[in-house]
Amino acid sequence: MSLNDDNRGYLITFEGSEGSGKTTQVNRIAERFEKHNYDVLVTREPGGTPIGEEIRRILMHSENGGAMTPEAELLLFAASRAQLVREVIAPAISAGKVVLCDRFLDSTTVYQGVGRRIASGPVQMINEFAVGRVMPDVTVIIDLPAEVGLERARRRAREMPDRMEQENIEFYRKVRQGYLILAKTLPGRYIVVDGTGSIEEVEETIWRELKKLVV
Ligand code: T5A
Repeated sequence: MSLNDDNRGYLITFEGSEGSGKTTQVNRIAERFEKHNYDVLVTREPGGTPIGEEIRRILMHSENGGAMTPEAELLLFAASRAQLVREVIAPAISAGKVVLCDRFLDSTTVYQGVGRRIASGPVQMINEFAVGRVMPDVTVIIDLPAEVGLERARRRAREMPDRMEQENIEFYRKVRQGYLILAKTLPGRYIVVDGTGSIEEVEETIWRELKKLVV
């Protein structure tokens, strides 16, 4: 079965809290699609364009990051996304590519909306303004306990945790719950996958689900 019968490509987004395995799985799933002769484009948020990568640096590594307000943070994530959609994602979809994006607008709904407690009205409006008509065809949520993901992310060889990795555990628990509630209230677009298995097991589950929809 195919989601689209025209020659348009797909946008498949990967979501979940820190260390849930999104980047690992995006790369593995890209290889799976390539083996099926799809033209694949992998990108990420925040970032994915020269402007977006500059915004990413401010969001994650600015020495003044401690003073960033939730509202400014929301708008910076949205700015990176607005650029990525118009410069990279929309042209790739029009060219028939499978676009795999490591995080997208659901990250804003959950991290800024649920985590930072910004009201859902402005979050939704800014999300819609940033993406225009480009919405994911499928979103894979990799679910696992916040403690496990954080431990994985922190164990990784890194000089310093970035600004977003310095929240307390309650914040990441809220993020996890936020994703699960999103998948429950807006079914259809989401595939929720248990992220506690091995890398290979999680990959197999995601691929099995995606294959039903797009291959
Ligand atoms: N953010 C982002 C917002 O607040 N709002 C927004 O709108 C957007 C877009 C982005 C930060 O910005 C926030 C969310 C984030 O805090 P990032 O560096 O892109 O920052 O952070 P993450 O997306 O969280 O990236 P991580 O690298 O921390 O997590 P991933 O990508 O989920 O995990 P991955 O694949 O890098 O794996 C982490 C480690 O775990 C191992 C891997 O080998 C790696 O060492 N691993 C496993 N180990 C055991 N079993 C498995 N199944 C494993 N899968 C992976």
